[in-house]
Amino acid sequence: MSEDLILIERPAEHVLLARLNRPAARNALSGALIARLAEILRDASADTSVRAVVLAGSDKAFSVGADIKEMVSGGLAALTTPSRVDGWYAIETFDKPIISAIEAYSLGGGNELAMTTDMIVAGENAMFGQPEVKIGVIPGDGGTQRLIRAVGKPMAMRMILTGEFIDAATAFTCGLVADLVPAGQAEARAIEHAVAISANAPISVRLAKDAVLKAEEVP
Ligand code: CO8
Repeated sequence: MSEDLILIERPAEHVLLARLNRPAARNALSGALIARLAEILRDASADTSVRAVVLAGSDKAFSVGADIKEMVSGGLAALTTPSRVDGWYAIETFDKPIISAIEAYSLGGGNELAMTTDMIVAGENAMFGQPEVKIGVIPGDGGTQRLIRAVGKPMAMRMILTGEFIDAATAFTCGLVADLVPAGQAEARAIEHAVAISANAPISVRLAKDAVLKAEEVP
């Protein structure tokens, strides 16, 4: 498995930065990329020196979603392999704070990936969308659950049924984005949040994250 699908940095003592790195495919989520991200997060979970993770893309895209070329060649089965399902599970159940830093496109499964993280920091140029219905599928990686929880039914329906993109200011206003910053500043701001989180009591932070996530599942 290529190490280069995701670049890893340590921008601060307790912060791990994972940068999606498929520039030619706008960080489309190939099976190999999901597997690599899961591997990185499993390692980060076990590494006591890591207290928070920042997940970033590039200035062209955070991620444009499932790899359509893989879907064409492998059919929908390409999205349901045990390795891919296991990979998404590892990402969804990552037990330390993880922050998405988004510039440009956050689309389809890419936006679903962002929504599995604990907060989204967006540059003003970011665009968010669930365009699956435009290509004959539906959001399949948690979008129909997490988007409605984030933005409520009306905006979730608007995005999922029309497939239209919303801009970063709209995403901030409707609650999808936690922090809106000038274009190009999302990663730096996300690292600032991660550093602030890392300065807090680590066990408290992990228990607080777990409690907030459980609150989404219970009445
Ligand atoms: N997968 C693979 N490659 C992609 C994808 C993608 N999702 N999106 C873009 N690319 C590739 C392009 O093919 C192109 O490659 P090449 O140069 O080899 O032709 C390269 O990335 C650059 O693309 P563009 O020139 O279009 O670059 P732009 O920066 O202008 O990007 C868009 C514009 C708007 C991002 C445009 O590329 C686009 O609309 N992409 C598709 C986005 C999309 O539809 N995403 C949703 C995918 S489906 C999904 O995520 C979940 C499916 C779950 C199914 C579950 C069923 C139950």
